[in-house]
Amino acid sequence: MSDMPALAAADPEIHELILQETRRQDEYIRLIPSENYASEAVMEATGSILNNKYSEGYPGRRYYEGQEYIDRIETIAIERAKALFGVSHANVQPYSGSPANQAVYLALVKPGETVMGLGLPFGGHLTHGWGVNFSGIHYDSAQYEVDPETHLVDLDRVETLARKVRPKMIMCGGTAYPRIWDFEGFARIAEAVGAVLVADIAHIAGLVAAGAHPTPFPHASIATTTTHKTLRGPRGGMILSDGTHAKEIDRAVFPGLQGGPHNHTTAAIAVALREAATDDFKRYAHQVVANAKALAEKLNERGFRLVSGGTDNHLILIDVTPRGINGKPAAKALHAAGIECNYNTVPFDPRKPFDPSGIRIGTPSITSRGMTEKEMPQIADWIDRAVSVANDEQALVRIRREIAEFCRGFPAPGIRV
Ligand code: DSN
Repeated sequence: MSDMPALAAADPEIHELILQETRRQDEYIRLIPSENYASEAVMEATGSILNNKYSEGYPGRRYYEGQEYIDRIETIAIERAKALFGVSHANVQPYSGSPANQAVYLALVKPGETVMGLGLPFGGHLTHGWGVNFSGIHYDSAQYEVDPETHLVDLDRVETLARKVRPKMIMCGGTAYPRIWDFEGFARIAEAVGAVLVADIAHIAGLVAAGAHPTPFPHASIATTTTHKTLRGPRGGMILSDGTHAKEIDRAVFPGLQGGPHNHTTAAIAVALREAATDDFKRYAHQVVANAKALAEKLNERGFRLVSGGTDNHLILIDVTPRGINGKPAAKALHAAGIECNYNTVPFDPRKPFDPSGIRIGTPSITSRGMTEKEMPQIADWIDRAVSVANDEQALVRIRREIAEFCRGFPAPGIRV
């Protein structure tokens, strides 16, 4: 990122806060599994003059003039998305993951009809039918849970529920599920009950693109995703599909739900998709998983209780209560020590979401900085120490200094300090 001289002159207050956030992102070990560092190229496209243009409609069918370059940019983004994920239809206009999911509901289900998704407390997402969200308010939502012992999705239970409620649509995928999704198994259930299978791959899109997690296609007919998590693009969303519902999906995004697409984001998505098609990115995505497995192993050795015992993807969910601390104070202590994560419920959590039993961590950001399995014992050690000295401010500050020094050895993409 440049020094932003125009911003410094026009609004020193905001300029200074952005610089401070830049330093924070540089000096912290960032373990929130939905975050990453976008490349400088992605950031340049995001901050470009494409911000200035309105383009309601789709390439070749717009409601505003002056689309000769925008049409080409959006077409390139669409074609790259189709090629990367091996699908015949892509919509790159959703503003993010929730609007992408909302558009799919609008395309496929009428208010009051039945949908099924993984419950939020078990690693699903708000938009998968949770009560306070539009998906639980406007639709008849049936939520499946993970197995109480293994904390894995149990397809027998999913099938029993599906046969009982006969949903129009089944969502799979989640935000705090550390294991592989059996898309083929879900597809068998969806077919048996006549439901459309939708895979929300927001968290794992980069892993899917690189072959580090199985692809939902051709099992699911639709996949939704954000573009800024493991995919490492700008903040945005996409809907990928086998084409069966292409017209309904496009109509649902615009004019059903949104107005003009964010053209600067569309261009940055195109750049990120080009990056994601490289061998470098494939290595990156496999390293994300290798790092998560190595970190999980080291945390296990230090007595942390990992949900499902470990991980197959980029994220680790930890019940920290056996360490004599709850999720929120643990996350706050880690933050004071220079490690960023989020507190999170664990399956069947007896505690409330705002003060739960767990923390959620992941490796996309640290892997973007070039960290490998070699660094994971050290990170596990800092997590262990910070949780042990959670009430000792001075001890936490000492860890933060060590971490800031350590981070200097791993320059973050997109950040020049
Ligand atoms: N907020 C995202 C996450 O952190 O997983 C999901 O929407």
